[in-house]
Amino acid sequence: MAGSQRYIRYIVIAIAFLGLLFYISTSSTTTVPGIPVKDSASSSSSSSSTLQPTTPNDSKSLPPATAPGERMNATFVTLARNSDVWEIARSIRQVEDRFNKKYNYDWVFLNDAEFDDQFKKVTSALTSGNTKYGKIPKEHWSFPEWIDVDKAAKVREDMREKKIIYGDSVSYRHMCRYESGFFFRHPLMLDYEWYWRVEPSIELFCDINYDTFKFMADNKKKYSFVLSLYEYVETIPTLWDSAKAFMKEHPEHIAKDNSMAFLSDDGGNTYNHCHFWSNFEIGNLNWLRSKAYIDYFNKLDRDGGFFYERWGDAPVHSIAAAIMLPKDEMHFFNDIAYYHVPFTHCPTGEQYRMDHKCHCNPKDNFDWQGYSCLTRYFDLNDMKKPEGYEKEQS
Ligand SMILES: Nc1nc2c(ncn2[C@@H]2O[C@H](COP(=O)(O)OP(=O)(O)OP(=O)(O)O)[C@@H](O)[C@H]2O)c(=O)[nH]1
Ligand SMILES: *[C@@H]1O[C@H](CO)[C@@H](O)[C@H](O)[C@H]1NC(C)=O
Ligand SMILES: *[C@@H]1O[C@H](CO)[C@@H](O)[C@H](O)[C@H]1NC(C)=O
Ligand SMILES: [Mg+2]
Repeated sequence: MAGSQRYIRYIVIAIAFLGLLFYISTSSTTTVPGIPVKDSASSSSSSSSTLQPTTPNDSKSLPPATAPGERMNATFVTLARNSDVWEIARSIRQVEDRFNKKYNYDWVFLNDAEFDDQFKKVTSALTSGNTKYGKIPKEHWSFPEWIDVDKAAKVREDMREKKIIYGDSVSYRHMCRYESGFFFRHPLMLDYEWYWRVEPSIELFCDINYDTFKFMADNKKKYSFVLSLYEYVETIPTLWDSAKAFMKEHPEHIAKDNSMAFLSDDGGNTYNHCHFWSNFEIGNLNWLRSKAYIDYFNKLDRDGGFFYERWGDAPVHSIAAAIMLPKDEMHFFNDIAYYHVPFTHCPTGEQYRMDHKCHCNPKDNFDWQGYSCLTRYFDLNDMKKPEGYEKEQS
């Protein structure tokens, strides 16, 4: 008897509760019964008299919404698949927030397939400049006729067994070859002189309050980087042989005051595997379209290592820049704080990070760690390492 009474009591309570919920959900006013509403006028006036003054904002005023001055002949460029849409959305948001909302540069998207409506809709909504969407011609994303496809398939099988990252992938190889030799020749890219490459899921950690493209032009720079490291040797066993053969065939393309010391510790005989990480690049498209660079790319392409090995566009671009550009045409963008899995460039020096509203953890900075090649670059260019770098070496 007592048990069933309790049971009925539960039901009554439940019905009452449901009724209350129904009342709340259908109520057109924003007040909730039983919850006292603050008088907004009186609460703000009473609290303002007791509040501590806020931190002064004089030195922290935000940069202008739109930077004054002329714009350079420049674009962002992204190679992506439709399935990369949410990862590239994150990158775009960061690039816009930290830089491009003030400059409104265009953004070119390239794909070996047709971009779908969702990709176009999401990316064009996020960008402040014009967006352009290009399909890559088949000849730039397939095996050239001199490649033995059976031999290439055997290599992929071997690399799969050795668990070399992307070692068994055909599309990754097309991607690396495309970024090495073709993106700058896409019809949409012919309209521009400067590019900034952006990949999916990158981060920018500090405000960039000047026009990086104009910086490149004013300082006669052609190629730039933020992270540098050693390449995975198994992916490029004969790349240096091809590069050396190119240098022999085309001594006219080799710059006098070059950065060979970044690539080689024995004057060019062997490669130390240092390269600039090409998922970030700001560079000059006319340099990539020059006879020197095209001769170089054609030589490598003929040698077949994009398919018989797994040559990455990073060492390919890096070798080109280091041997064919005088070293003062290269630039290390210390002030572009950047992440691409798994490495971070976070500028050394607290004052800089505060002044530029950086949100990276200085402990994550890769610059001075053992696997980074930045020290070589600094030494070669007689650059002084920033104060406090020793503390970031572990
Ligand atoms: N259209 C297209 N883009 C690709 C393809 N494979 C890679 N990409 C793009 O090429 C760039 C490099 O590819 P990633 O997969 O980022 O290669 P990664 O940077 O070496 O490796 P993780 O970023 O660590 O995966 C990115 O912008 C990709 O979106 C492909 O098959 N088709
Ligand atoms: C805060 O910044 C704004 C905009 O720059 C300025 O108008 C205002 O005077 C500043 N306030 C203080 C307390 O510095
Ligand atoms: C931008 O650069 C490209 C490549 O050099 C050139 O063809 C084009 O005419 C330039 N556009 C403008 C507006 O200067
Ligand atoms: Mg990537």
